[in-house]
Amino acid sequence: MAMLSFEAKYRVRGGTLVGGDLFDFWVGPFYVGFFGVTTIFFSLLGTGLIVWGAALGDTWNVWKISIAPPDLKYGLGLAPLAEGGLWQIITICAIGAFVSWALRQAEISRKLGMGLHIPVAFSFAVFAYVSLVVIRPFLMGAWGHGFPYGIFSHLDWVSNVGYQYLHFHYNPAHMIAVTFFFTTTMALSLHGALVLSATNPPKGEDVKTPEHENAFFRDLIGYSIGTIGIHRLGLFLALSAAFWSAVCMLLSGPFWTRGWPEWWNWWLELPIWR
Ligand code: UQ1
Repeated sequence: MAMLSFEAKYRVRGGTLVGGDLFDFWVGPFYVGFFGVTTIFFSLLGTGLIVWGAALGDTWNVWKISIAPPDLKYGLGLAPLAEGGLWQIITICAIGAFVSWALRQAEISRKLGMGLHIPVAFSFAVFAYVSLVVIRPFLMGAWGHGFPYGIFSHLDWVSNVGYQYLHFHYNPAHMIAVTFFFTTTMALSLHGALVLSATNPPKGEDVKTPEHENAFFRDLIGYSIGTIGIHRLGLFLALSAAFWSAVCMLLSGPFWTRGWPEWWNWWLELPIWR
């Protein structure tokens, strides 16, 4: 089916989550919807507030612009705009935009009669962000535990928080997250290489089939996970990376305040060594 006739078939009303057919239309190639409007609203407001925060700062060097969260003394209260209040409203705008984006993905999926895999997957990334700027600061009793919005400053924050726990690579959830990140890149590189090797032959040669793909891995390691299976595995690996990243940060502070190397003392303290 040509793209134009496909679009004519599917560009019809319905599938919205709220607002009926109020914003149920397209602008050029883009579906709008209620959550398209809220995405634009939160994005423009949040970006404007970032520019305002930059104007209050002492540099326009894009690498060094930074909008800091409130001082710890403000706890879980509201801070004056120039002392972290902007950070607080920008955080609300960011979450508003991310959640709107996920719900717009859900509406488009419903319109097309597809699964909700994309909004569910995107939500894992949103959860990782929210765990850093809402859940962890809330559990630690101050918004000041969130990270600053700046290119260099957020890198400094990551480095400083890491050293606060002496050696972050001893955080067991961090180990699991890193392992999932690396395994994700391995799975995607195997998959990309395999599909290109089969479907992009030299001029004049036949395109190969999934039979060839399966045979390659059966010859190599005695097992092929299959064409749908590799995508299920890839999604699982990537979502697990985001999930365990969030877990490793939520453990650090709310549930473990000492150095991470010390956590492993449970091993030395096992009664089997006595
Ligand atoms: C695989 O088995 C497979 O099925 C044919 C793919 O589909 C195209 C793949 O992309 C890859 C990478 C594999 C191999 C993966 C494992 C876990 C055996």
